[in-house]
Amino acid sequence: MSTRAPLRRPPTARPQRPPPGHVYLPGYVSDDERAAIVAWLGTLRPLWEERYSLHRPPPPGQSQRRLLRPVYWLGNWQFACLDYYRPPRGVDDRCVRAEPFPPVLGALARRIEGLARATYRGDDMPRRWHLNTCLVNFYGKRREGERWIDTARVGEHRDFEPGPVASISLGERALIQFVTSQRPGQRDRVVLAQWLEDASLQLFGGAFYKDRTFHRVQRVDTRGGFDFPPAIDGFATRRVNFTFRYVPEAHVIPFADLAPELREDIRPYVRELARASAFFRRELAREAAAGEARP
Ligand SMILES: O=C(O)CCC(=O)C(=O)O
Repeated sequence: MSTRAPLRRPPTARPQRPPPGHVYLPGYVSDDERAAIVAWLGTLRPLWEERYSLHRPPPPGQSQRRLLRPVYWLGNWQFACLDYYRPPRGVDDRCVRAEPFPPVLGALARRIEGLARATYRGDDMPRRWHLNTCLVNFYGKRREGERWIDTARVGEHRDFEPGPVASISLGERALIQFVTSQRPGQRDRVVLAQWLEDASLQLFGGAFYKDRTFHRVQRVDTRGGFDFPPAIDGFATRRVNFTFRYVPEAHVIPFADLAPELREDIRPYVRELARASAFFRRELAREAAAGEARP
């Protein structure tokens, strides 16, 4: 009889396959769609928001700061100073009614919804889910005096909107990582890394990608020489990403219906948007008319 300890299995060298729920499709956006999107981008006046405001000041230990990049929202605008949409508790006064999708993005959203419905079922596909919200992120470098500072990254976070999230990328390729947070002091574990190329679609859904992991954009290449409109003072854009999400209609509030102090905080942004947007000009007019009607 052998007295040796039983042999341990050697650790498997095969990388673990990430769970299903993540889809990547290069070349999803046609040349015509891409050209229409770029033309539409040229009509925008993106906002470069501050993280906090007069009535939502920085918490202890934090200071006021500008976001890393200019953004534009469609469907509803989740102002940073209103602290974004964070169900289950942070749902009221977070999502301010914004412009509808332009035709080219509306058509893309409907196509993606078909793909998502064929991909996600049950708890992964909430009732009434459809893509009614889009965050347009402008990635690039900002000018500081004589220097250009690259800000093309996003720290790890979750998208709290229910159901699958879709993202269309234009321009330089970007490395997105899905990570699980380890104990304090340990490095995050990367469970999926994907280069997102020009004209690609990424779709992710299900508990693993929405609830159990964070995602982040580690870096954006500089090789392709992309330069996107619109011209933004002190900023050069080499990648634009569109994340499409779903916010239940009950949680979208018109500007005129916000509490007075919240309107005061975001009114300068709405005025800036109104310079290029008939929609936001109407929202300001509605607020003024409601003010006259108020006792
Ligand atoms: O730019 C990207 O690819 C990801 C953007 C993102 O993480 C987000 O909008 O939540």
